[in-house]
Amino acid sequence: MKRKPSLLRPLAAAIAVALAVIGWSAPPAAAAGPNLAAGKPVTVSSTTDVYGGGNATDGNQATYWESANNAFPQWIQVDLGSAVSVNELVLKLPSTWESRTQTLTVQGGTVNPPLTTLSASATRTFAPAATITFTAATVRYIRVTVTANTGWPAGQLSEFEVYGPGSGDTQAPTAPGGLAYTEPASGQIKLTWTAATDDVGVTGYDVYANNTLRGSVAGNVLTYTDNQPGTLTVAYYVKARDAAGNQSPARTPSPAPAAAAPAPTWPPASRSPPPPTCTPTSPRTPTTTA
Ligand SMILES: [Ca+2]
Ligand SMILES: [Ca+2]
Repeated sequence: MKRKPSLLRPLAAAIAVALAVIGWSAPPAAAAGPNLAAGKPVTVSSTTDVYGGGNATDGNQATYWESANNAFPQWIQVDLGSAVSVNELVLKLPSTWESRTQTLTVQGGTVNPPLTTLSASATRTFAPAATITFTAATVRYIRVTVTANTGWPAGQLSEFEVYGPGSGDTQAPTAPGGLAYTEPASGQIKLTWTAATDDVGVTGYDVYANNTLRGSVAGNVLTYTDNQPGTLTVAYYVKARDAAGNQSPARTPSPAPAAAAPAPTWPPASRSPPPPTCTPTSPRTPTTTA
């Protein structure tokens, strides 16, 4: 009986026709941006019959994924193709189905594994869609894990829609260019770079020292002054960011693209101590203390 059409179906159809005639459209249930999961590849823990995972990103609410039955937990995952900022899911079931709840967790990550929890396990009502919002996170992979379903003992989704923050901006800036440095004072390194570009706008730059975020500046600032002991050798790179949280690639020093300046290191090579070596010249002799 799970796929039995609701008795309300004719009425629903009539309403849909009426709305179409007067040109009304439902307000977007999600943020202003496009559905980032549309047409994207899907992987699933299991399927039943012909109800494969690809049905969840085909844009057709009537086609659905159904997991193996009586085998919770079950999951479905979308690969967005690149890391983008997301903060909302709209999960749908066919519009003719009776309302039901599914208990589910949302996870995401820029790589997989690991995935981190974006929305903790909760019982969601599908009537026939469920909207789940969460703190914006930059992810490429996003997974829904289902542990219960009051309508049928399986995970079921007919559309898996993913949205980002209101700007709808999903394109990362270009990497900043021309990264260089000067030494304005002892123990100081002043980095400069040229502006990145973005389809909407660069709102900030993040400066990393030895692969750790060192500081951030606004999108109209193209310099950062760091203080480091002169005895340290520090490798820097800078990434650009837009308002939606999309982050550019880093300018990495090796292999340096022909047109790009290599990332500077501090102190200059002429002042760098020789690399440490650890080659004992004779067998180690244990030492003892009194
Ligand atoms: Ca579908
Ligand atoms: Ca952008």
